[in-house]
Amino acid sequence: MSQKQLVLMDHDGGVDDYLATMLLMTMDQIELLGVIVTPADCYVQPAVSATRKILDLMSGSHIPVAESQVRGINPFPYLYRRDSFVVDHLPILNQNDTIRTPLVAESGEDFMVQVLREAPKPVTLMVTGPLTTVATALKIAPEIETKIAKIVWMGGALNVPGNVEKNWEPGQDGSAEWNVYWDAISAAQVWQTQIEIIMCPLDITNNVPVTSEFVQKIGRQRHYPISDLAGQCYALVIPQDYYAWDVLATAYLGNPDAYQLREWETEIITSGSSQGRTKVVSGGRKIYAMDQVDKEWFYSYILQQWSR
Ligand SMILES: [Ca+2]
Repeated sequence: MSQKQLVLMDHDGGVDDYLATMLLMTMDQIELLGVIVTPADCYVQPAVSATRKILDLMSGSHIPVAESQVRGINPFPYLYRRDSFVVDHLPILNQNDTIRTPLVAESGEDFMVQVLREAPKPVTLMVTGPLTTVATALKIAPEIETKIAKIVWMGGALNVPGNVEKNWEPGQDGSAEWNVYWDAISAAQVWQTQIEIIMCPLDITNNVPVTSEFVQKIGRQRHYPISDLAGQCYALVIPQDYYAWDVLATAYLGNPDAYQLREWETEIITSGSSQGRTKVVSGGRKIYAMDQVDKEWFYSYILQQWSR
């Protein structure tokens, strides 16, 4: 049996989801069993297409990609989602006429069930979008719960404000993080399982902004094609207030010792003005949150991985 950590990725097609996928592909200790695209922070067709092209570029064309058919409750702003079209059209991803990375015929949720059933040992789910596909797969086949080693998840905001802004989403109090807000009901369903959850909440991602200086550093690596693609993706989001959300969460898989975790008792608020909040509540569901990371280490780690 492979000594490598088995990982199934479930991302939602945002700019940092592609970067997280690229980072995962550079980790020698990981065996990536597939990538599922949940249709949240994207338009799903270009997101699936871009994901397959990225795997082609990173010598990952043996890794299947599946399109999740789940639907959320509160759509992501279209200004974020349209980045999926831009990334899919970047020249560096369009140097070949055909895509080699296979698109699986079944839905992402069915694919998740199948991969977990067939895995020779428990699999880590690396989730950088909403938990809807995971919750749906667990509904289809509850027995797969024992095949999930843990869920490493970018999501939630514990002791800091959320990022669902009041002026974009009237009636909300600003406490929710988008991956929860898209479908808080599914997040709450995953909270009801016994699966170990390691969250990468806004509390820690607020420490790793994507700065102009950092993006220019990527360029000066002059390493093609990977750092070039990473730099182009980050350049696209420079006008926004952007953080290395999904990338920080994913870097954990290769370097758990670089992070300090902290246990919290939490609940997911599923309705009302705090819908999508991950609230710290005594007696709530125990989760681990990434609490501390050496910021300078993180930036140099991703620069190094993308220059390989
Ligand atoms: Ca994401």
